[in-house]
Amino acid sequence: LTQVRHNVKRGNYATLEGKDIAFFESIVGKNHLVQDDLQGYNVDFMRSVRGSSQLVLRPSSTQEVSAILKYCNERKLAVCPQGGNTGLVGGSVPVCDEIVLSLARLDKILHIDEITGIAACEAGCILENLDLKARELGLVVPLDLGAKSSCHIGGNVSTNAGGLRVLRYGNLHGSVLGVEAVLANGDVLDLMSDFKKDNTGYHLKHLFIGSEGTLGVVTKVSMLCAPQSQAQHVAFLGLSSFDDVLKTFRDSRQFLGEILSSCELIDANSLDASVNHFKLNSPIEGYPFYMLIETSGSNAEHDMEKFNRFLENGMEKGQIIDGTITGEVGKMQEIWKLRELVPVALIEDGFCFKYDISLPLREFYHIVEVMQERVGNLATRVCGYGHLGDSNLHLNICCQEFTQEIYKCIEPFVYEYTSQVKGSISAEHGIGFLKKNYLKYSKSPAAISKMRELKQLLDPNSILNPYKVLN
Ligand code: FAD
Ligand code: 2HG
Ligand code: ZN
Repeated sequence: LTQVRHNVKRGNYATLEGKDIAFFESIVGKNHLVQDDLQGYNVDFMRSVRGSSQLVLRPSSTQEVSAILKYCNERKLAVCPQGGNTGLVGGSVPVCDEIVLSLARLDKILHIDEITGIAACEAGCILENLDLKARELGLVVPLDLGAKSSCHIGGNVSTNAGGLRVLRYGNLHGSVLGVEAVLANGDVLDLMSDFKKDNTGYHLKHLFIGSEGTLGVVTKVSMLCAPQSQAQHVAFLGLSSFDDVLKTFRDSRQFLGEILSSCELIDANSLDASVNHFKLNSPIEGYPFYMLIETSGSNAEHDMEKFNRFLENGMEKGQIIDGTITGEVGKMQEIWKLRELVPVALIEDGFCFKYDISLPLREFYHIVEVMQERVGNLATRVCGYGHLGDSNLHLNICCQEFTQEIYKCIEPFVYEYTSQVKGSISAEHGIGFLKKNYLKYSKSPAAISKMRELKQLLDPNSILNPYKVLN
């Protein structure tokens, strides 16, 4: 697969010496200091950024993270915090020779309270593992995404990951009750809390939600889980125009109200990717647009009644042409796969330009058509899918390999367009390394300057995830 060459000038950091290795070994032990075969840590999920780190440290406690950072700060050694390395903006891998700080061994679930729904875990806990444990107690983690089997809670918090149920549960700024973070100088900031309500001064935890490892290393998280729904249904619908998609979304809110838990859009080119790459069966085919609508409620009979009324209404008005609905676990999973595997299938196409944008709902799909027209034969696939219910589009433009010609055709046009309609150039994946030059399209100079001041305050030597988020 293609990797773009990034010409980055190495920052003025120290380089690793024998004494550093000896110190780190005294902290994490020989077995958790990795110097060979670092490919998996140096290359990101999309295989579009490759660093050249010579050292990976795998601490097992907050104290070890603290000792490592204190030392790195004094020595001016740059550090790249890494969770499950599923990030999509090149934030999780080193750009030059930063030390990779893997949180994988901080993987303990600390407690889950079945009465309050509060779960606390270490940062390296894999999302799916926490969710499975929560489900044993009748709870669910209020966050679900296609990378759940590899991504870490700490990575989720650091990227403020959105995912498939933001529509229902809101984002992590709401569900995270507390964090513990280690600052660049090694200070441990204990902001763990078991309460939703805590207005004691500045809400510092929010600094670590979505700051992509540039302000501190998250070591613990406490979050409010939701009760597991007694009844769940998924419908997969075929529609013939985007106008019908919008009307169907409006109606889904009206008819399904509080039981609506997800509303996703998949266009024909996106569905084609997951169906063909993974040899899946789509229950319906031949439409330009598909919607996946999920409900989670407490009474299967009532929910089904509501769902049927919604579907009948849509079909009578001719907004929904065809569809299938199921409450069977296996069948629901099959339908979800059609959606969740789209991004994985797309990287198999070759090189993929990915845009994760918030757009006003009425203009949500227009950019996909504009880009189809603009890139023409240069692309093998232009597709749009994503979290329609949150106004978050995933625009993907695939080609056999990266060329300057297609790159120039797409950028900065996509960002200018997004900025003109007052959208966001990163709805949920973050800025990382790949989007830092485009931050200006969504943030004013004054806002960027405040971000810089904050960075300077918390990480004056800029050792934490350099070359990311800010230029
Ligand atoms: P990493 O990729 O390892 O790191 C991401 C960033 O966080 C990096 O900047 C890293 O330095 C920093 N970081 C990681 N751990 C810590 C820590 N403990 N302390 C400080 N900084 C840290 N994202 C969404 O928002 N919604 C989706 O629906 C979604 N679906 C996805 C589907 C697939 C198939 C894939 C591959 C990715 C998807 N993503 C999605 C992107 C990604 O999975 C999420 O952003 C996820 O939250 C990253 O978690 P991670 O543990 O893999 O973090
Ligand atoms: C999703 O919603 C992810 O599937 C990935 O956020 C989106 O890769 C993408 O474009
Ligand atoms: Zn997404």
